[in-house]
Amino acid sequence: MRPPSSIVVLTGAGISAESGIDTFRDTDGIWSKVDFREVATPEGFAADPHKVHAFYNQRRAGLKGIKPNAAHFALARLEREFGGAFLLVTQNIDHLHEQAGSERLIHMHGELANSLCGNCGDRRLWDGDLSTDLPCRACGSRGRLRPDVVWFGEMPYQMERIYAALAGCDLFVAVGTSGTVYPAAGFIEEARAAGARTLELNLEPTEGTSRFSDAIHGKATEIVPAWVEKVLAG
Ligand code: BV8
Repeated sequence: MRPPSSIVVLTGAGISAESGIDTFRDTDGIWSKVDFREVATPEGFAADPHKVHAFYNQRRAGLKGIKPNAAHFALARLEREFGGAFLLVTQNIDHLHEQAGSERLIHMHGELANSLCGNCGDRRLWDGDLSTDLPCRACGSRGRLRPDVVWFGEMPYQMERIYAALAGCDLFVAVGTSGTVYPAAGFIEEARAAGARTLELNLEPTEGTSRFSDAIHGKATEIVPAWVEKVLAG
């Protein structure tokens, strides 16, 4: 089979699981402990901003000391050594891909390390807790700071750039995602429409496995480095 010339990789919470970050929908996952409507929607934030800040402050604090794993490093190696077009799109809001060296990277659901001002749109690195009584460092307004995270019902970031990459790719790879949340879950159809081959790399088959032309199941720290080695070997 001809080697790929343009790869788009989509990652989800499963790629960070072996680094110690909870996934969402596995047993004991994040959504089994809290109702996403209360903490990951604009309505939830309007109803109880303290609860939402506490939810994200706890997750931000939970990132301290967390390190990228072999799967993150393998994707950064693929970006460096693969001669063709490459784009990594992550649904994750942790910074493990950057810490592993990935550069051509889009955080379509935002970044936990950033604050966003609901008044002026200012976004910046914010490593402490966020709360309702903090003033925005750009416009000074109080009570408008939120995590720079895309909630349900909000438009994910850089969708034009993502769809353009999908339209031009000949290989789409989904790593560690249950394929439950749209529009990310629809990327495979965009890639297939572009004539791309599609590969699922996941711990176990997902509901969407049959939509992929190929699938490899196992732990990300094992199957992702092995797959990257194979792609780079040509
Ligand atoms: C929007 C916030 C509209 C950040 C998240 C059709 C089209 C468009 C929208 C919709 C649609 N149908 C429904 C919708 C609405 C909704 C949606 O998709 N709902 C679902 C529940 C049906 N989508 C939206 O609201 C999106 N916005 O559509 O806006 C719009 C239009 C115009 C103008 C304005 C607006 C916004 C979606 C983003 C929501 N934000 N998170 C945060 O708090 O983190 S989503 C949340 O789910 C996370 O971002 C997460 O990344 C994402 C997906 O979850 P996964 O990453 O896949 O994680 P999961 O736990 O599910 O799976 C883990 C996988 O890893 C498993 O497969 C497991 O087997 C595997 N695994 C585990 N361990 C390992 C492993 N694999 C390998 N190795 C291991 N060791």
